[in-house]
Amino acid sequence: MPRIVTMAAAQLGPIPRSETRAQVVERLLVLMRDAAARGADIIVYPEAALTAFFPHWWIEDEAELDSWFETAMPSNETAPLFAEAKRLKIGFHLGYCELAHEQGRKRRFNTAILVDKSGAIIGKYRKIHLPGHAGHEPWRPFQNLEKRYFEIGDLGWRAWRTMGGVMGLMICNDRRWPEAWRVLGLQGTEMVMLGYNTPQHDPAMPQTDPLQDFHNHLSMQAGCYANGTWAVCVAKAGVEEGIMQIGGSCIIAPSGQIVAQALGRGDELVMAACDLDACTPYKETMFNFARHRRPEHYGMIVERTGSLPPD
Ligand code: CDT
Repeated sequence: MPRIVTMAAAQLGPIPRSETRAQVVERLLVLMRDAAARGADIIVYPEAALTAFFPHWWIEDEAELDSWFETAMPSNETAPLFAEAKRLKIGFHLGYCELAHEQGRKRRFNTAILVDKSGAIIGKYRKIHLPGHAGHEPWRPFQNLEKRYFEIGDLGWRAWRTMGGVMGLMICNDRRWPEAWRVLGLQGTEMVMLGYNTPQHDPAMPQTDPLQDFHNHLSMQAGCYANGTWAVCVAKAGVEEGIMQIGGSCIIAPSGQIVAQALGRGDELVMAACDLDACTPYKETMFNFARHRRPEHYGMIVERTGSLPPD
């Protein structure tokens, strides 16, 4: 008997700076209802799905910065998502920017949550790989200030047994790092959910601009294959406040093959019925970690010292 989990990738088009949370949530609800009507078990929204991607701008005023963050989840504005998910019996993944009061101070994270079909938050991840820079770099046509606005996530990469499978989360830049996939793979993850906001133009590395879509899919397809997992990978796409962001939202099988992909760069649902048992041959043969993975022989001296061993 196959173990089918029907997944919906809810790509979002641009969110203008002026769009309110309530307006964005209305867009998310339209996609959720459509996904539920088409039989989805889980809908996956992108990274920082409730607002424009503000790390592209230099912000000095603390109150202004705070206004981009959620201090509660659910909040008044996001409560309708939770209520509708419960009513429709659909799980969801949501990326958002989290302002927490912990350790006697404000802490800001780039966060994703996994919500089950009863509307309960069952998993939470805070982004570990924060790209970009911490200072103002006016030479850039736009900033990439995640290192300024967020702390490095402190929850690790975790997988949860829920909704019929083993589900794991990562966020955007994490997808380029094999470590993220492997840590989830080592926990037996069968379905990775991730969202991204990726500009078409990288001011620090413009030679890769024509390769953005290739590198996007390359990292995610390789991560799926080498860990025998499905992934649902979801963009905030299109021209947002003058910055073109790639699309290419997709659902990837444990073979590494893309089974469904977005056609455009606007709000769009991409769906696939994913058989979690399709992970098994990869996990039990080629990537049977217990039988074949040999970290004790990997020559970790570079990892320990940060340099090559002396000749
Ligand atoms: N949001 C995020 O992590 N974006 C980065 C941009 C890197 S610059 C091309 C990413 O890895 O997609």
